[in-house]
Amino acid sequence: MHSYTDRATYTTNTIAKRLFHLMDEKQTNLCVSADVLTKDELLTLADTIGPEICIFKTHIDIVEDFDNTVIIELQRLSEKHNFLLFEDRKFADIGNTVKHQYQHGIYHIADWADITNAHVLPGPGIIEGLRDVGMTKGRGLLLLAEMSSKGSLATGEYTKKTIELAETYKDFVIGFILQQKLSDNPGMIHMTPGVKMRDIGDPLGQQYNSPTYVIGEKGSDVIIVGRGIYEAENPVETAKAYRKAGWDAYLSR
Ligand code: 5BU
Repeated sequence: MHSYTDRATYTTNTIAKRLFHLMDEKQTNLCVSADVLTKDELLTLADTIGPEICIFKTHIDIVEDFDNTVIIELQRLSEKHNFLLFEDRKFADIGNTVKHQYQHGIYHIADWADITNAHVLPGPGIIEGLRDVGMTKGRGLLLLAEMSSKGSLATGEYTKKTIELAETYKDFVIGFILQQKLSDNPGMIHMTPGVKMRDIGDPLGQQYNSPTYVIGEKGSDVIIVGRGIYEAENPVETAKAYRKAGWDAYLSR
């Protein structure tokens, strides 16, 4: 089994290399999913949880009082605490449209998000469109190969094709969102949402597994934790516990 650091040599993408090194140096494979609705909550979470994480994942379009200072502050905090920014945008349109959605509009995602993600439902054109914008800015893309929610249609042949498609664009595609390790390419990063230590799901179809199961048994690389951390009574202590569980599972596999 390769260490994260060893795996950096199997990719040419600068963000993927940085992430692999960062995880071993900082000793964390925890990505926090900051699905909060105000600028204050978002930035407080980034500053307090920052020391524990390798990636800060946003849904920037749910922030009610969004303005450009959110981005400036997020970038400052990502440098202060050494984590990457991941906008969980889940692009899903034709190449020409996603190019604009990635680069323009209010959020200018390509200008600040080290990582974003896309469904490959439309075919390879979506990757090519995002790549046109993202490569020159040194960004990385994750493909949605599987989802954590009940009844997800991203299974079987669709998932398999997604994994194959990544190889064609491995200068820009850095890995996948999925529920288990599915690629044999050590340069591809596997990230898994639907992680919580206590609950098994929510009323809207989310399904949860533990950090130990996801990293230790399913062979994923990064755990993505949202409500498990930001809704906890003590988010910082809880983040430390998720971080330890994820890291111990990595060390012992
Ligand atoms: P939670 O609070 O830990 O359930 O939040 C999970 C986050 O991960 C949330 O931002 C989702 O949009 C995201 N997610 C997911 O839950 N499941 C998936 O398959 C994918 C993303 Br892809």
